[in-house]
Amino acid sequence: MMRGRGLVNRLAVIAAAFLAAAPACAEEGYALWLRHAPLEGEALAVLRAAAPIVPVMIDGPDSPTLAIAEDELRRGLAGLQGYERPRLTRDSVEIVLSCGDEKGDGAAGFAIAPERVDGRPAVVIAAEDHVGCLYGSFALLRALGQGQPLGEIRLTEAPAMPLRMLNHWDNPDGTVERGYAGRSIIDWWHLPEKLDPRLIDYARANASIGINAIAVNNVNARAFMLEPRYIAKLARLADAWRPYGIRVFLSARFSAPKDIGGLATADPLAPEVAEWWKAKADEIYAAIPDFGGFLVKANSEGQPGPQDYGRSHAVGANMLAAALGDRGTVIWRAFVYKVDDSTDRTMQAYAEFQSLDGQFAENVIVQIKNGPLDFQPREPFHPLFGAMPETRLMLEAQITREYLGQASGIAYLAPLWKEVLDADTGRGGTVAQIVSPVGMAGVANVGSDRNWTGTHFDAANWYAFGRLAWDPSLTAEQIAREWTAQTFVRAETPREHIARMMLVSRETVVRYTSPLGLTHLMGTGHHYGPAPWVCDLERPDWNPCYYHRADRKGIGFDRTAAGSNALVQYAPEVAAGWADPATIDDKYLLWFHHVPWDRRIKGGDTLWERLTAEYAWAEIGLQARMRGWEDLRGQIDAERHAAVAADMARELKDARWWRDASLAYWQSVNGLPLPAGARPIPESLEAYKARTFPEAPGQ
Ligand code: BDP
Repeated sequence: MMRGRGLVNRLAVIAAAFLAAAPACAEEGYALWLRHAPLEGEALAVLRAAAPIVPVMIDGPDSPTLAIAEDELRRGLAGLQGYERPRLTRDSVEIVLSCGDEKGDGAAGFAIAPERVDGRPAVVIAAEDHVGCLYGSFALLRALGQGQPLGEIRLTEAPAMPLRMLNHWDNPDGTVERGYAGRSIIDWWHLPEKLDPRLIDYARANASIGINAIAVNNVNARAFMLEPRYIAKLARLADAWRPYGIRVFLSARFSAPKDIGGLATADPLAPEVAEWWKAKADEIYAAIPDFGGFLVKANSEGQPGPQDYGRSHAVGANMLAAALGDRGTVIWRAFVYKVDDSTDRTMQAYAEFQSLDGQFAENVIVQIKNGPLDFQPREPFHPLFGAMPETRLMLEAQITREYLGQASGIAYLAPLWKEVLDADTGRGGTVAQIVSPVGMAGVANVGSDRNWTGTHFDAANWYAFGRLAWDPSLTAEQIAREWTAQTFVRAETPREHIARMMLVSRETVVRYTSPLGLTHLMGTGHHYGPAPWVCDLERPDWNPCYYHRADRKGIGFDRTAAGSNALVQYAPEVAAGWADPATIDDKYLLWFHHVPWDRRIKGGDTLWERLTAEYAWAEIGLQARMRGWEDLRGQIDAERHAAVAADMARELKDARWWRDASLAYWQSVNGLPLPAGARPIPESLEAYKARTFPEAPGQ
């Protein structure tokens, strides 16, 4: 049965819409992909003719979530129509939200279709629950924002993965580990009394791409964030984000029972420890009934964990899982490597975790980085994917660009994530198929910068992460196009131009930082810029030399049976594809093989010639991109055009630095001259080595 809102109610909503209408403001990036710039030409005429009015609810109660959906539709439609507020005429098309249950997490998705309701034209957004309707509302705006005519939009979607999560590496003091976009957006000091309205805009942006879980603090966690005063702060966040379909998680320090609980031990098998965690969980659930659970980095990079007591990861995780019970989930990270283990670093996580398959409790998820090393510009997929069929596995990606230029230049990461998601593990499907029943987490790249992400294009990575967690079968191209249309420009030619530019950007970063499968060549500590010469850090596997193994004869890490045999951790057919340096895809050549400098590789060049060419291609590509961007002047707003041009100039400078410093170093090892025609290296190796950056973020 249709339940209209009544004229008075409807007028009140229209008045509210008038008040809520966003003032026109400078293009500073704050609005992200929810910018809702007016449509142009025919699309604008069509939408104005339809003149949608405020939505009407049918069947079922109102809720904060539906109020948000209505508000978003009003804002969005007004923006797209080029009005300060939505226009109402007698022939208006109604947008009808038909939303089922208030409770529910939107897992069943939504359907959008043009229909006639009470004899009038309408667009119906139908869902099983209110969050589903919120997702549908954003999907409608996304389609309209790309210029699709209102009456032709038909969509039926449901999220592919249940958990679509952001991991904040934010510290309670407002700093952000590996954050390059200002300070943390969460002001812990002033919570719970004061909630920055920005956190509501944050929830809007996240809900619009289907993000439904946020771990609010750094995995290198402070135990005091489990104290009552922090639970109150967390509860305020949970209350604010709940209507947007977002649940909060907390990174928990495994030694908390000792650190803040007054116990003598944090041994997971000590009964008092289990009791402490159970009481802590009860306390959290009393304040936050839908608390998601704990994210845990244990026995990794100095963090405490069950191994401190001779217990396995599974024993530690299961103890916490029992404390949560069926109320929540323990997300246990598989990013581990040991000080005293001389095994190839890329093999250590598999060695520690694979044999634990089947031992983790039902409400434990093992969270695995995309590759076996550490968020490098390119890595083969992590061998644990497919190797733990009895364990719930989740993919961890890094949205913040720790190793890909941070907040300089442009690196659109969807192609990186797609490379992993689409990889066939040879053990029960692609990575996407293996993680889809569980989810994906992305290390967030947001901060207090006005544009949220440091550069305008980094917002595309946040957006793409959410879209891929919603639907990993989307292509990087599709996502680039839809983001560009909503963020920058809808017209076909400039939009395609920007999308193409985005699509090659990550490969360009690979070319000038770590071509042909090289990896981990960056500066110590801050992880910015080249330092392939670093060989003397206390831990062997912190040194670039450990990874490139360059000597007079050749370069690359032999991971075949003659070397570390990391290949053995992959399914036989996958390993077979990578085992032969003559046939392996060049992109993984030096990841798996130590290759002589003078070996002719695919295409006929020697390795040395090809390596030098990779750097040169990157430089040429960046110059072409800058010219292309210049051509877009006038087609996008001046503020963002100038900001992006500056980002590009910085990247070209950095790419040259990477190339010059790397080649100077490789030459010092192999004694080879640069191939004919190569640009000379302007400075000496010593000069590159002498550069220091005490002010670099992440130091
Ligand atoms: C590395 C980062 C470090 C993180 C670590 C992790 O450099 O800051 O704490 O990953 O994922 O990439 O735990």
